[in-house]
Amino acid sequence: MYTLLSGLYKYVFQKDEYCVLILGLDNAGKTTFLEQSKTRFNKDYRGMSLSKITTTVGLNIGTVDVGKARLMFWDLGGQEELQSLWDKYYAECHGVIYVIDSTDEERLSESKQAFALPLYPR
Ligand SMILES: Nc1nc2c(ncn2[C@@H]2O[C@H](COP(=O)(O)OP(=O)(O)OP(=O)(O)O)[C@@H](O)[C@H]2O)c(=O)[nH]1
Ligand SMILES: [Mg+2]
Repeated sequence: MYTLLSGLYKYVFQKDEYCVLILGLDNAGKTTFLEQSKTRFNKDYRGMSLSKITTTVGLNIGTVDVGKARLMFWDLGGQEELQSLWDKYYAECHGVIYVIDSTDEERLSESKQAFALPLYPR
């Protein structure tokens, strides 16, 4: 009976969890995107001042609930020496958001290279 009830409880209330990587070059706007998403989708989240965001060394984790899904965002640092860590997270994630600063034309090809990094490691 317990198993039946706990199964029913989970079916009704438990959200499906998905892990989503946020990747892109340093300064592309990944952490800003994450903060904006949390502010937009989490009613009680007050959000940090965007001007206080500094470069990410390591990763930021953020959770956003959308309908019956819970998205766990992993925002990784984009600096060149951190890019080699990205592929460690691929196996664990369900999806990837790749952020590009479209106004930074000088770095578009660098961004393309970084995107292809798992296929063609340096
Ligand atoms: N104007 C404008 N500035 C932005 C936007 N998104 C991010 N920025 C600015 O770009 C800078 C870098 O943003 P971050 O979110 O820290 O970039 P990041 O991709 O997380 O960088 P790393 O953590 O170093 O990998 C900050 O000064 C942001 O305020 C945007 O959509 N528009
Ligand atoms: Mg960041």
